[in-house]
Amino acid sequence: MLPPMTTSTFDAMWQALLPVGRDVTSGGYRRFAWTEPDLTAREWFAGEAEARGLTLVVDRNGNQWAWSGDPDRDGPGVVVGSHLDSVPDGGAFDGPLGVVSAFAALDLLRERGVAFDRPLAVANFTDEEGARFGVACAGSRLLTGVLDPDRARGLRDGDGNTMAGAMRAAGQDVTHLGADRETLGRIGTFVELHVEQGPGLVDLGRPVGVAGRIWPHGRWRLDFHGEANHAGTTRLSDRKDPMLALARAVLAARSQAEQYDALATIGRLRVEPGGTNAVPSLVQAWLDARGPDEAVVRAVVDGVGRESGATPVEESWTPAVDLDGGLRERLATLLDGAPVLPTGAGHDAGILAAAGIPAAMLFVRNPTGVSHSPAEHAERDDCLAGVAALATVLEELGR
Ligand code: HGY
Ligand code: MN
Ligand code: MN
Repeated sequence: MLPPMTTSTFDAMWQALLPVGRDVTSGGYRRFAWTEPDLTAREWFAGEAEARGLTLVVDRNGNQWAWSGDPDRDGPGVVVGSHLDSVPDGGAFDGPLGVVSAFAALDLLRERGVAFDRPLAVANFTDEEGARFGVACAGSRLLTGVLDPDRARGLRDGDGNTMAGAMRAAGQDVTHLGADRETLGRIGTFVELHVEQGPGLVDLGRPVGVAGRIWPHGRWRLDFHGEANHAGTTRLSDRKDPMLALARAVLAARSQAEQYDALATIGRLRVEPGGTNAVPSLVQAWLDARGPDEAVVRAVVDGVGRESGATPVEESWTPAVDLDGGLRERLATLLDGAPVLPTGAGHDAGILAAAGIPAAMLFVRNPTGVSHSPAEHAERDDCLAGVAALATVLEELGR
């Protein structure tokens, strides 16, 4: 049981974020990086930092940090947090649960009068989902130097706006994007709490788990060119219809994934000119592929390219990440033998781990097992168990 003060701050934070970027029709969230809802969420973050007397730092890549203590003098510190942006029509929990739980865990420790030797911070990583500009974990990739700043500045959203323009419009200087040793040097350990994106904890009957391995994954663009023409007058034999090749790609994604025991998804399309009564001139599709190892993922992507006749253009790649084994075991033991679960989902914790920062993740049970959809859920009691677990971890690591 958490003290009433912590549960009420948790509830208040949750209620404050609930309406931000929520689509009334679908009930899903559209908090895309640097759009109005994202800026509102970032303001919320700054307000929570201020309310707790934490020092707000926005790094060169737009990630937000709320520090207790001075990481430059007494660091490196312990950082907990996640992200506040969403996929199109995402759930309420993917990202925000980690940020809200981080503030609540800090509140709990303060309420208990726990003193720390190390500085602590809550983090909000910018553009984790890559829903607007295409590259997931853009904030942490820039920070760690795995996303080239020039490429990032030039990434475009569906309306042709560049990331640089969107960041500038939000008041963020973009001249110094990129690897940031100073900020990285402040992070001694990073712990990200996240709603589970599958039914693992439901099956095990446990509210909280610890992440093991993150599958390698990536995103590829497939371009299918054809010739625009009239749907009512163009003989089938005269058509150059790129939609047929797209259909082959969709079926190949499924069969290749089955063959290699991997996952492959085509969930986003752009069709030109996009008329019901016109054969398309261009179809662009985005392939998300993930698997137990890199060779398998590459084989799936090559297979989709071969069967559909397109050349997959890689837009992002994330190698497999084994989150720090020692840290993971330490946390699992600390949390009464919490189960260790592998995941196919990408996270900023994985990007930091790949950059050599000790990183761990806690998962909170999701009764629907669904994520990236409004059906994503976690019961309040499980969320509070997550806060308690995160506080236990912080207390251990912050000493
Ligand atoms: O796409 C992903 O794996 C994520 O949830 N960022
Ligand atoms: Mn996500
Ligand atoms: Mn997430």
